[in-house]
This record gives sequence, structure tokens and C-alpha cells, in this order.
Amino acid sequence: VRHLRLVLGDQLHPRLATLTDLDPDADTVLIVEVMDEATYVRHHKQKLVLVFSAMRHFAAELRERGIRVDYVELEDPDNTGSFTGEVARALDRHTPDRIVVTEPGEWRVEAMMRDWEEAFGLPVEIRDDTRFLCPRPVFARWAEGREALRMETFYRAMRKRTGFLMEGRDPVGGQWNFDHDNRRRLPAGHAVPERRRFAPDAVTREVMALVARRFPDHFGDLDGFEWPVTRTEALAALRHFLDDCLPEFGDYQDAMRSGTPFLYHGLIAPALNLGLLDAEEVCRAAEDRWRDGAAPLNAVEGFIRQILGWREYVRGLYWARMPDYPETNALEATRDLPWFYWSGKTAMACLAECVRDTRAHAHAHHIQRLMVLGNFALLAGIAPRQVEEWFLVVYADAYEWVELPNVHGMALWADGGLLGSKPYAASGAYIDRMSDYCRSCTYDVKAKSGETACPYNYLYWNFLITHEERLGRNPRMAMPYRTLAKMAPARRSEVLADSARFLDGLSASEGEPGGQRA
Ligand code: DLZ
Ligand code: SF4
Repeated sequence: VRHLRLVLGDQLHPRLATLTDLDPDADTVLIVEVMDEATYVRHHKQKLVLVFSAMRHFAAELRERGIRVDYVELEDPDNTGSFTGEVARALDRHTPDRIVVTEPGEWRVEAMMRDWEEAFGLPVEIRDDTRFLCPRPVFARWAEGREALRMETFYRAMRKRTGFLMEGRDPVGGQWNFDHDNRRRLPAGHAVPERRRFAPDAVTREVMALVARRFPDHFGDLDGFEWPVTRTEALAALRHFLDDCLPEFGDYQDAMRSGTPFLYHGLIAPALNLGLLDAEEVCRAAEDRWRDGAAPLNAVEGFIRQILGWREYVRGLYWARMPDYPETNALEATRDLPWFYWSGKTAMACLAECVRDTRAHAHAHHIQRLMVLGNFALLAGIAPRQVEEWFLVVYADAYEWVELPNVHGMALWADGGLLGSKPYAASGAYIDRMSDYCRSCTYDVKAKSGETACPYNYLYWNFLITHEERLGRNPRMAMPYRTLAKMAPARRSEVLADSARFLDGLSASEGEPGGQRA
């Protein structure tokens, strides 16, 4: 039998399920650059470069292993622009008996694949994605009958299932979670490590020219692309993180500092989500550092929780709840996304800095995403679909399976508490505690009201007032609501007036007053 084995752009792993039983004499691997995938959202230029360059390198590596690869480039004159169209054309070229794929990352693509058997009249085998540590059916069984799907419960089950950081049935160190050690701010003058980045090679430079030519209007800087695009580079990036960053990753994982976007973060999510690395090897490598005494438990546990816990959990939740998951809008948020999410032109220094980092690197770390960009969208009541699209566009590691639960559930609480027990709303004080952004801001983080007050401050109370009915009885919100109950009526009115003035000044389009507040 002859198999046509389709490998998608985020499935670039040498031991991908699609490839395990490949017969080099009979089978063909199909890899296709298609316009539909490049434009279903208008991805950041660096994300396009990353995906196309990694795909081209992966094809070359397969060929070196003696595997026949049929690679369709974006500008091939006959390219139909879609997965379905390219599979149809490849069937004519190779006349296989069967199509083999690995389940895709996005529901949208799986829906396409489910039609292929009928459309093409031959068997389509969709295999489990073994790069993940929790198979979809295992998550579904765990989720069954639970009202709330809490990450912490899932994470403990995953620790037991995989044995990571376990001593028999117990967590090493006697504790599942060391997060309370992980909230330190970065001391002024504290030197952070030089980060290893990867200069574009000839293949990447060619793809950069392609992206400049074909996607000139997409968001983001193209120059400055420095992401790993091969497994060898991704392994080097991982080793550098383990050697130079992991020991202090735990302490400073929530800290932010102007001009230093990478700090101690792994910077491996783009490679991991493409398949250049896999979850198991990354967790194993981090655990080994703890066992060797090279990194403390709070750092290693915090890192492993992100991957074995959070990453597997959001993926499980995505598949358990699609396609309805994005339909909810629990806080009835309808405002348009302010233009400064694209331009970075806002007088709020924290937001301006996070947008600048995002534009320059297609990257921002989790606290920048959640507590600055996400928190603002939550407080300002931006429509979830617009925020979700923004996050999917701008980050090199973003695919819907990971973006949607993080934004819809975690950042915006649009699922009404399925994922998070309370909204992650915070005032300017949180940003001031964890960063140096406020020092260079024209707003005053200590001021609570008036034109010069930090907008996060009054928007925070405005948020609590607006959603009192929905959130007031939430036990995890009891503290702020007790404070709100004691708020004088005059102060309440001030909060509402400041917020109305500020929100009315936001604009969703370039060039309008408020669109480029600077
Ligand atoms: C993100 C992306 C882009 C930009 N381009 C391609 C492509 O041309 N060909 C391809 O196979 N995959 C691409 N991808 C990744 C897919 O969008 C991804 O596989 C699906 O979203 C499922 O996760
Ligand atoms: Fe952001 Fe407010 Fe601080 Fe300005 S004062 S940087 S708006 S938190």
C-alpha cells in the first residue's frame, strides 16, 4: 500500500505519529504552504517566517533521511491555497491508497479533514497527536461530570500519571505547587542573562523576502527575526534556558522590566508548538536539572507546571468544549479593540511597552499578556472575539487550541468561570509592583481619580461596580466587594465618571481622536 502522509506546519516533529510506520519506498510526505493558513487571521510577519522557514527546514531533514517529500511552496503557480485543494492535487500526482495525518491543533482544520474521506473516496486515517502528554480521550474522561475544570486538580492527576516530580504517590518536596515563592519583583540593577537568539540562515532569509513581498500589511517587524527554526536550534535554545535561566526562572517569572522583554523566560513555546521540541523531553530535561542539583525546586516545578499542567490543560479544555467554547460572553463585553493594540500609541507606558515588544519579537511573556494586555481588555470590556483574534495574530506561539482558552477563559472570563474561578482583574498597583513601567508613565499610578490617575485604577473599580450582580457573590471576590461596599457614594460616582470619560476617548480606528492617544 502507498500512503500519502500530510504533515501540517505545526507538526514538525521527527517522531510525529504520521511518520512512525513510513515506508520510504512506497510513501510520500506532503507538506504544503497555503494562503488560507497564512491569512485565516493576518498573522504577525515573524510568525509567518517562523512557520514557513521551519517547514522548509523540516522537509530538507526528511529528505536527508531518505524520505520522499512533496513540498508545495506558497508561490507555486498551481497552488490552490487550501489544505483540501492541495491534498486533492497531490492525490493525482501520487495515487495513494490511503491518507495519513495527525489530528490538527485547530477544530477548524479537523472539520476539513473529516470531510476528506467522502470527498476523495479513500481512507483517511487521523492519528492521535502523541506529542501531547494527555490524550484527548483521557482529558474527556477527567472532565466528565465535573462542573468546574480546575487546572490544579488536572495538574496533580498529570503528575501522578506521568511521574514527573513524584516520589511514589507524593509530590517531591512535599508540596504540589511552589507559586508563592515565584512572585518576586526584579531588584533594580539586577543583571539578567544575555539571551541566545538565532540569526536567519539562507532559507530563512528567502522566506523573509517572501513574507515582505506577499504580506506587507500584516502586523509586526520582520527584521529582527531570531527564532529557532530547526530542531537543532530549538534544542540549543532549550539548553541555554536550562543552563542560564532556569535557576532564577521561578523567582522572577512574574516580573516585568522596560527594555528587557525576555528576562528568564523559556522562549521555547514557538518551537514547542511547532513540534521542534516535545513536552515530554522538555519536562524531563527540567526535572533532570533539579535532580542534579543545578536548579531549585520552585523554579523546576513552576516550569513543569506550565507545560505538564497548564499547556495540556488548555488543549484538553479546547477540544472538550469546541466548537461552542468561543460563543459565550459572560460579562457582555462589546467594545471594539482600541487601535493602540496595533500602533502602540498610548500614553499608558505599560501597554505601549508590551505592544512594542510584541511588534518587535512576536512575543511577550505571560504576565505582560495576562496582566497588562489581557487585564486592560477585561477592565475596558473589549469584545472577546476581537481580543482573541488579536492574540492569535500577534504571537509566534499562538494557535487557536492554546490561544482561545487562555484569552477567552483566563484573561477575559468570557466563559463565566469554566476555566478560572475568578476574573484576573487588577488595578495599576499590581503592574507597579511587578514592573518599572510606571516610572516612565505620564499617568500617576498612585492617583485614584482624575485626568492624571492611572486608568487601571478607576477601571478596576468600574469593573467591579458594573459586574456586581454577576461577581458580587463569588467567594473569591469577597475581599474587593467588601471594600466596594464601604465606598462612599461620591467616590463611586467619581469612578464611574472617570471611566466613562476615558472609555469614550478610546478609538478603534487609526487617525481618529483617541485612536492614537500619545
Ligand atoms: C500557521 C500556519 C501558517 C501560517 N501556514 C501554514 C501553511 O502554509 N501550511 C501548513 O501546513 N500549516 C500552516 N500553518 C499552521 C496551521 O495553521 C496549523 O497546522 C493549523 O492551524 C492547525 O493547528
Ligand atoms: Fe500602566 Fe498605570 Fe503604570 Fe501607567 S501608571 S504604566 S498606565 S499601570
